[in-house]
Amino acid sequence: MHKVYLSLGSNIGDPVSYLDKAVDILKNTQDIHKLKVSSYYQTDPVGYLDQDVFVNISVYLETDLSPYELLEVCQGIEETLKRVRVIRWGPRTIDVDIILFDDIKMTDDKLTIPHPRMHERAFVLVPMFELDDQLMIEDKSIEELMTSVDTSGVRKL
Ligand code: A4P
Ligand code: MG
Repeated sequence: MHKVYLSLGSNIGDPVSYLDKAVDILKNTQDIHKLKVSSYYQTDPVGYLDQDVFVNISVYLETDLSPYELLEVCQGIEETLKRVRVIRWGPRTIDVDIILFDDIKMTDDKLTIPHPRMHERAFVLVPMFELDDQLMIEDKSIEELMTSVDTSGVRKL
């Protein structure tokens, strides 16, 4: 079984209900097991600032799916919840990103794992830290990564 961390975020309409729906889809996906969901966090927007606050969560799961098959599941959720892409880093009903997949390190035109911007993003790190405070990401502990980001924009709902 592969051990995976996903990051989910939403900032349109009722973000909590979009996240709940996304978690339900993951729970009901064959080949996805042992789902653990973090608390829900309200987070200030990063990247493109002129948009509503986000709600972000981290999900841990175990699966036999390949990274590409899991990406299809994630994109299927975005499709089902009718995500529209207008502005890069802009508002979205739901964004489902693969953050870690075992210790895999890969990059091609479809997938970069670990997610390339995870190290600098408190909205990704804080919920993951809640799920496993001993997590190692490449050669660094999650605790160490957390010390180099500003976590003030991340508040537990
Ligand atoms: N892709 C490559 N690697 C991955 C991966 N590890 N997981 C590819 C998922 N997808 C991956 O993604 C574009 C392409 O990335 C996909 O087709 C896939 O093949 P996208 O989701 O369509 O585009 P995006 O969401 O605009 O880009 P991305 O990279 O997901 O955006 P970010 O960097 O995640 O930023 N502020 C707060 N507070 N909370 C947020 O959740 N999110 C963003 C999005 C910006 N600011 C935010 C938040
Ligand atoms: Mg994405």
